[in-house]
Amino acid sequence: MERTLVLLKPDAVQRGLIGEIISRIEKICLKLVGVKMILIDKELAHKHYSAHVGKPFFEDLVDFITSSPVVAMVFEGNNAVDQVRSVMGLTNPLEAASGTIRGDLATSIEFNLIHGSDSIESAENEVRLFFSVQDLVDYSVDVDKWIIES
Ligand code: 3AN
Repeated sequence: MERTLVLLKPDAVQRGLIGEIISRIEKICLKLVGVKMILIDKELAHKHYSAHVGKPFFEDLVDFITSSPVVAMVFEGNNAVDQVRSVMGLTNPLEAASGTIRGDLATSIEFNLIHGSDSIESAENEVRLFFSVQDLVDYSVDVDKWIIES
């Protein structure tokens, strides 16, 4: 089953939006299989954002993601990566559709509340970066028969 990494960034935690954002993801029937609140250190931030090294916003991005706790989560389900990207909305909240997390709640491209893996390959790497195998829980829910086509 496909898994994806979600980070609720420092602005989501500070603004009291943890519950609201998790609720939106739960409503698209993805299953939470791992969750923890952490303070990301510089080393982890550099690894996580390695694709952005050298970009003009890189240092600000690292400062921001290490500035206050984040909630790291793993969601599982059919097309989990694309489903989360779709409910997140585009990177720039001004371009994100209404009804998406960023379109409705984010304030700027820097403070855009949420990270979601952008491909199955990145998801596998990012889940490994933030979680050990023992941190993830394997369980079934009774409504799965209404959600997952067999
Ligand atoms: P997304 O989070 O939508 O996958 P990415 O991977 O392109 O977007 O960018 C990672 C993060 O870097 C974004 N969430 C945003 O916080 C920041 N970022 C991206 N582009 C810019 C930019 N032009 N100016 C400032 N910050 C940016």
